[in-house]
Amino acid sequence: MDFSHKAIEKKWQKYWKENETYKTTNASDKKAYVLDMFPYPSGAGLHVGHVKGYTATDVFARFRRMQGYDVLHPIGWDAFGLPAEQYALKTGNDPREFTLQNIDTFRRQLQALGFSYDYDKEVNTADPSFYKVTQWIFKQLYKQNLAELRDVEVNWCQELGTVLANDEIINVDGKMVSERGEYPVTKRNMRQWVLKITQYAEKLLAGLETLEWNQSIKDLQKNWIGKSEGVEIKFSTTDGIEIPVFTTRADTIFGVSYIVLAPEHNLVKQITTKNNLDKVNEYLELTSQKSEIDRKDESKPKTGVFTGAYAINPVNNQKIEIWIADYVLNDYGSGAVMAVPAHDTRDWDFAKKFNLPITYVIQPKEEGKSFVGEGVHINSDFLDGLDRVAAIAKITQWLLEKNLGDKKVNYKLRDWLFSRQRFYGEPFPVVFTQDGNIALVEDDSLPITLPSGEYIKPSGTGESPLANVDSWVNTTHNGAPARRETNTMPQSAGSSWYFLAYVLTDKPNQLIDITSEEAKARFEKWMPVDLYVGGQEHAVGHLLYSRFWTHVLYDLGIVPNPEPFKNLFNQGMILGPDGRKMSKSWGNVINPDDVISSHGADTLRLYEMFMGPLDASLPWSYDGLDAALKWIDRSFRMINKVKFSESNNGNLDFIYNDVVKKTTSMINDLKFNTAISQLMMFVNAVYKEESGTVYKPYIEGFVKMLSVFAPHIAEELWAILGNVGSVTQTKWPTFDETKLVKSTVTIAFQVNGKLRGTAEVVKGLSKEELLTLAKADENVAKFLENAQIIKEIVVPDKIVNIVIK
Ligand code: ANZ
Repeated sequence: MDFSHKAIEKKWQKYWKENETYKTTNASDKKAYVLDMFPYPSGAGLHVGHVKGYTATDVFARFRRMQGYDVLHPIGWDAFGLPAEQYALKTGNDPREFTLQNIDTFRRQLQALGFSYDYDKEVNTADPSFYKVTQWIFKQLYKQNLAELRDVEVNWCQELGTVLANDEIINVDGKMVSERGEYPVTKRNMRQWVLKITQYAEKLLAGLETLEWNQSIKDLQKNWIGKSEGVEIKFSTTDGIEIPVFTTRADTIFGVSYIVLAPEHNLVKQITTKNNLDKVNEYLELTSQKSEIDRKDESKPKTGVFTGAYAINPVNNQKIEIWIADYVLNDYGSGAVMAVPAHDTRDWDFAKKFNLPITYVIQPKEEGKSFVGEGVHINSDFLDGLDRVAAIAKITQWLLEKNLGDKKVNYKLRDWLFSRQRFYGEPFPVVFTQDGNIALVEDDSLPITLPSGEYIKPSGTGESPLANVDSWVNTTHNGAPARRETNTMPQSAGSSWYFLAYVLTDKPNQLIDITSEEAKARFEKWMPVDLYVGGQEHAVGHLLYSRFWTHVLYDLGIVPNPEPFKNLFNQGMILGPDGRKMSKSWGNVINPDDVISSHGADTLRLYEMFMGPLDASLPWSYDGLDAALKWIDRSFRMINKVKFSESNNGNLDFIYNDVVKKTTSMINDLKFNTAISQLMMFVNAVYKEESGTVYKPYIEGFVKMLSVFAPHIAEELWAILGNVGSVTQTKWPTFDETKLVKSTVTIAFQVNGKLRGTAEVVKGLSKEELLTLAKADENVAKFLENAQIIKEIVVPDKIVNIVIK
């Protein structure tokens, strides 16, 4: 190797720091906000998977800077979170100190990779100056009636002392247990803060249309929001108790066989007859042990129980049974369904199992199973002969007129459960007065900070550990005694607005007032984010929550755009060398520190950008890494070997201009692997150049392009070429379109030696190509028709002569 990557990297990192090379500028009317999904600073340090996304944004940010844009390219820390709290519990440390140590490690690693972040813009969600604003935003949500305390059914784990999300629960022997530790989990009603994201469902759907995201991510969000239009039909029991059911298939109402209530439905107790009470209670006990994921699993056998009660079908006055079954969910629609087994597979399975009647009301293609296709209505009185669309319109009209139903739109999207019974999160800016009322803490008393000391042990009562800290909990409001809210906010609170915090930050964790005129002007300049890169796992949660908060802040006049992220890209994963997801348990984790030490940061960056398309998930390969280093070395040697000239002999005109043109458009489209192969082609051409002398501006252009991928070595080469200052602050190379046109020649087409046509073509076409062109010539073709070709003579760049009989 001809250079020491360690010395070069250190030298230029120091230079960039001292010269504030990557400070955010405000000099251009063009801007690019290039954003990474900020990391959770775990104890494990940076992962090579982070490096992939972070290098991609770094390449793009450097590219835009050289194109004359003002670039905002910041980094920060998603610093609250359960792992730090758990670690602190185990070791008796303060999670805050532990997190700060981790952050130092992450920052050191990012700097060692030469990322062009403006570190003055660093933010930390767990810093009081940051969560002061998180608390302020919560207050706005509350004032807009978008936050409320609600009794919600949660998954409670006594052993862990906390509520668990659905995906933190597994099923062992038919019982819900925590994924971590396999402790029992039970359903429990708890009073929790809920953010009413469902009120923004329409805006979040419509906003998707304005975004330049990949269609598959838009679809994921759309399905998650899950808009469903139908009718809520009023069925009644024989005792006159009304049971509304939500259906998207009101047209199948003549085929209703029975009604099903969700086990948690509030009418269950009221309508169950004495004789059936024991059985029903037994069933309720059984299903309370099932997780929502299990209940939605259509492959599981259906279970249920008869209530003893009956309902009347309003269209034909038929008496039908009312059942309870856990395939119906209580928190969707009205928590009750009209079951049409002939045309719904879940209802079919249920009806078959419990011997309930089945009547086709759409002509099926095949009997003996539920028919879910399109067809003509039968057995449906005034709907007979109609197709689905016409029948839905007619029955809906009929139900509306008779006041038996209302049109209804439902969303799969649930309101956002916003309370955590944890210590290490943002405290709510809320107190409860002695008469039990909720009061918001005044803005000038924010932030409400976490108490210092060893307060992180679970309270044991299901409340947050903060509930045990009397000195913190007991406070005053307007001079009267009050208690603080002891729950804290979830980790997704801080990440729902951190991209706005960077804009407000000039020195780490010093934010200007989000409501100020200056803030407004900055948001005008920088928002929305032009490129957001991160993992696909955040496609619904984080992206939906941050879109929701931004929409609310837009409605409040704080930000100028409702949508925060104009363009989004999900990078693929880096798998272990064995093709499996990297994990400690497989022993296939690659540590970036080791690679930087053995191969250098430039090699790691170049390798990760060259290994394949950015969105592909590919296994790590040491051979690939070695090859990247070899190529960097080859480029380094090239510059030390060739002679430069200020005058252009023209030999590299085509290749250089072609490479600049293609590299520019490829980087613009985030096609970094192909952009790098363009640079490789240029290096090959220089090595092949026989005169041994290369036009200096071409070499300089190459170094500029190289600098976005391998900034340290590019700086070094730039200096070797005799330049002063940083290559990253030069202008991106341009190309000369006139050099891309290869000169043309006129070819004569002859038949039996006589001129029958000509064509203007680029120089150097092959014999086959010329012959094809000649035969395609209208005039030549006329002579060839019905003739036998005896000989074909082609002189490249000159003549085609076809001899016929
Ligand atoms: C009668 C019917 C007949 C239905 C038919 C479907 C097909 P989406 O599109 O997801 O909104 N449903 C309603 N509420 C439910 C709940 N809480 N739990 C489980 N299922 C529920 O689906 C709406 C359909 O899902 C509704 O239309 C209802 O079944 C069922 F041939 O009503 B349907």
